[in-house]
Amino acid sequence: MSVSFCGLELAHPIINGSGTFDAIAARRAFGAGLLHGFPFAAYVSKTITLEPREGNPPPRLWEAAAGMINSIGLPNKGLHGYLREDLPQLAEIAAGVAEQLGNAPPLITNVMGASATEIVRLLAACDEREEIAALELNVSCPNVKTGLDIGADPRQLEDVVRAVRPSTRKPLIVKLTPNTADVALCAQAAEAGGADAVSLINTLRATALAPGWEGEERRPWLGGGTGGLSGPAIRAVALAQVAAVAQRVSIPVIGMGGVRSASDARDLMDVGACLVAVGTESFRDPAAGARIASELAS
Ligand code: RRO
Repeated sequence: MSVSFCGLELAHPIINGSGTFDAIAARRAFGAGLLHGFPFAAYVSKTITLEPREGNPPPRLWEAAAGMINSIGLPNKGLHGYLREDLPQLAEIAAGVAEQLGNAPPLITNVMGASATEIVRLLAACDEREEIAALELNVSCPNVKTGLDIGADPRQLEDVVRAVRPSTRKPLIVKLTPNTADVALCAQAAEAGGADAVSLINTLRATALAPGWEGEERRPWLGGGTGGLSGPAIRAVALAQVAAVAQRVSIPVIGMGGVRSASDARDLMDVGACLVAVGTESFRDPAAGARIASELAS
């Protein structure tokens, strides 16, 4: 079951999707139980930005048919808050897991910036921390100048990845956006720019209307207006996008999107994913990653 990924040794191929499992809160809730049964072979942080952010006004979640729409809006402590307060706690959790299970889950920090300059600062600061094994760059972020998502345009994506790549020696994973015309072209652009791996899919842009009375103007339910759809509702889209990307790049591909079972994970691996991330299912069952990994093993 062990997997080599960008020079890291993982005990099995199941990891978490960024922003879908808060290991620090899980340790508060489950105590040592979390360490005995840590669900993931590597742990990916929620997206970190340079400055702290409060996130979107509530409501932030909508339960959709076979999934959910989130409009969380990147709440986080900012780079320095994360490095000072969260990273030492995550490293302690990883060391506790190693004591119980024999393997420490490598820590992957997910970052987002609105320009190459911002991303360079994020990557360079993370590069200095030995607790961090790899970096994931979330490119579902509007460019400060054009307003278009950095990851949606292959040429812009290649330029940004090439510009930021030298600022870290750690493996760099580019988390692609599915909200683009040709995700495989974007994956090739990330590879050409110097990415060591790509991960997909992030959530599909979506919205929901609040219930309204006859004659009343209908408004979006989510405080942020629009959000991202995840869960089993997007699994078939994820399978198609992961398959298309795996055929066009030679770097490793991390697949995710609506995985609930070992059979779903297997589908993504059969079309070319070397690791599979579990996201929305962990909200329903925080131990889902461990269950899926052990189902896969048997
Ligand atoms: O924080 C969010 O609202 C969020 C992010 Br950064 C992301 O990459 N994907 C998502 O569904 N939500």
